[in-house]
Amino acid sequence: MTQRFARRALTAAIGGLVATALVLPAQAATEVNVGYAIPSESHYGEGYRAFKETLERLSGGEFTAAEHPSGSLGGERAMIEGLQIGTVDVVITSTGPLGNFVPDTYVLDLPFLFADYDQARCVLDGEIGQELLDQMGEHDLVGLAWAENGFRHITNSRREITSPDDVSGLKIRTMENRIHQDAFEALGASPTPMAMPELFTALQQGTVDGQENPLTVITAAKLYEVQDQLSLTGHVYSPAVMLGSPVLLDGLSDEQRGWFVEAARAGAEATRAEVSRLEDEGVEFLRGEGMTVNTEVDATPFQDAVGEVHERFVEQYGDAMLTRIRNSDC
Ligand code: EAX
Repeated sequence: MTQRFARRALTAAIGGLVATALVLPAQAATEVNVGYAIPSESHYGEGYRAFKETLERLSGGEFTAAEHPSGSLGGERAMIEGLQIGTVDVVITSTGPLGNFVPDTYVLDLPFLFADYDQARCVLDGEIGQELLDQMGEHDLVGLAWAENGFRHITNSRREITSPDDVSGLKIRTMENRIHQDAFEALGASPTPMAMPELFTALQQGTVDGQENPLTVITAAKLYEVQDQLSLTGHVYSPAVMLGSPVLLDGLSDEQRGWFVEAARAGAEATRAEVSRLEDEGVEFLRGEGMTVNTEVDATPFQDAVGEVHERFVEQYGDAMLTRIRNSDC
């Protein structure tokens, strides 16, 4: 009796499992929202598309990505806050507001820190960059990969800028970044920190005279429609970073988190490729859109004028990371 009953119970259980498997749909894909503050036709848009393709391929469709460009999830500071509380899953952002959350990244925003793209990419792809990504975890963020925004230049609609004296007295929008605000105060300007989604209108209405951004952003955000002058000051190398929310990622397996890291690295490479393209083609494009572009700016007077920013930074944050970057073999 017992054996026969056990056999019948086992048969029924297996039958039930088979029936359930036939009825349950394949596991529904998890959609990941990806936010950034500039239009889709941009270096961040290229980064998003590479991230999406890689994540969906590596996960076999277990994860999909949904694009939220142009600040539709808020400015960069707001989106980083969204990562911390889990309302945003992944963000592609400059380091502009990041120092407010992860102070050790402020060093990357120092004027004239990096001499060129090769040096910046080398440092960020090395142990210093990885250490900074790993530190994000102490601030309710997940550092996935270093992407790229580009060397920042000054635009305005008041006058051509060839020396710091030309910047003096201008109302210049800066990112919400204390280092950048100090730098423009040292140049005699009136820095106005402002989120990216507000910038175009502020320039259009004359709330600010000018702003500073890489060729990538000037092009993608169509700032040439509201700015006449561009001076290639290259005063700051602006990293970008792909950040994830711990609310999403902490609950995943190591394999699943690995998919996000690999996808972010693919996205980061795509942003760099687009930055390099704009470095080659951006000036001619912007001249074609009516901007006057000064490509012969002597950086030395600008470097001298903002030297005090480095001193103040060291007083406040120490010089350990700055010295490591300067002494790196990159
Ligand atoms: O990250 O806010 C800025 O000026 C940034 O360069 C832009 O949002 C791209």
